[in-house]
Amino acid sequence: MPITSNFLNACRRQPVTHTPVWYMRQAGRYQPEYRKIREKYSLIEICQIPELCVQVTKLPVDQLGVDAAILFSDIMVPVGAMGLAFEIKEHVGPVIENPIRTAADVDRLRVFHPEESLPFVLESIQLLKQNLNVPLIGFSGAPFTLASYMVEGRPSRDYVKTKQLMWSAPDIWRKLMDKLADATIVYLRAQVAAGAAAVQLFDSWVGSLSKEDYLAYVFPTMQKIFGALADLDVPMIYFGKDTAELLVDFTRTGATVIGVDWKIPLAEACRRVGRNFAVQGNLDPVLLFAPWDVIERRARAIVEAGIQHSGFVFNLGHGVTHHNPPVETATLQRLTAFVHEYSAELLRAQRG
Ligand code: 1CP
Repeated sequence: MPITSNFLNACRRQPVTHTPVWYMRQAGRYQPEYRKIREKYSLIEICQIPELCVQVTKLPVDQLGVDAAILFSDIMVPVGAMGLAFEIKEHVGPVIENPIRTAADVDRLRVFHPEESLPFVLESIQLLKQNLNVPLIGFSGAPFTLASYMVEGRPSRDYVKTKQLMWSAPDIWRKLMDKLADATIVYLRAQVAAGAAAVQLFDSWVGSLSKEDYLAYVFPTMQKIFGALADLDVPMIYFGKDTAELLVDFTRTGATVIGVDWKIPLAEACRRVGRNFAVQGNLDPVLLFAPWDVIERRARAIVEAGIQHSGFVFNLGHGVTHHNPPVETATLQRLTAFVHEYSAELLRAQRG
């Protein structure tokens, strides 16, 4: 890793020479090389075989010129280590055979030891640390988003079973959130000890909650997690989709970088988040299918707004979409180069 990193500097609200860029799901199905590896190996096998994990994690760094790598894994990997069997089903996503419904189900979940249960994750991180010239982001699913799969048993549109459990059995819910918080804390601490330079909590589906429910049923858990990680002194990114109305609450969790989806103008997101937190986002991932002049216009506006904020990381508003025909690698390459060049130009002008 270089001594100074624009990505880490931006997260810490320190000066940068250009706006750093990385993309959620920058490794995945849109890449022909990834699809080729997936012909032979399942997603989980790629996560479990360090040499493959390293290869897949590095691929977008080498191809796109992004300023950070994100460990190739899935938010479900630690769920398996907690004792809940799952499968990633083609065209569906994570599916759990015996979803969590009762207090006994929650009691059976194990807060695992990452060194014992997920040694391959830590080995991959150690190898990546030696092989990358950009910082590595470690990650975990956040408790609400993990619980949504654990309770529903599969991807869901409206999270009826999850919310029912939350409202009708708050004691069970609190126990579940608490266990997931403990597991997340040990998992992320182990990732940082192994070499992750920053961490991101993916709370992809928490935006399905009202503000009232977020504050009552999720917020204390997030405060617990970020509070327990603060001494690690690494940037802690908190991302959720459809969370414009929760951004102010996110700043009170202890996270240091706030991830923003594309539905809110970036300038407004920065205003809500305030100057004490870095911001990450927020190009609509579907724009990657638009003509280049449209992409450039939108990216330009995001860079102009982001540069006004102290601490800005360019990203999409959610992961690179799986679609056929896929997003072209060349589009992401061109976007990365554009953000780098245009932001460097603006920063030079700003410095006079
Ligand atoms: O088999 C495959 O190749 C299927 C697609 C796929 C991929 C590429 C899945 C199944 N997981 C992953 C890798 C992955 N998942 C990464 C690493 C890649 C990177 O970012 O470069 C990460 C960070 C995740 C995290 C993840 N998994 C999230 C949070 C981020 C997000 O997109 O919101 C979630 C919600 C999952 C669950 C999941 N895993 C896979 C799918 C298709 C899904 C989503 C299903 C749903 O809609 O609920």
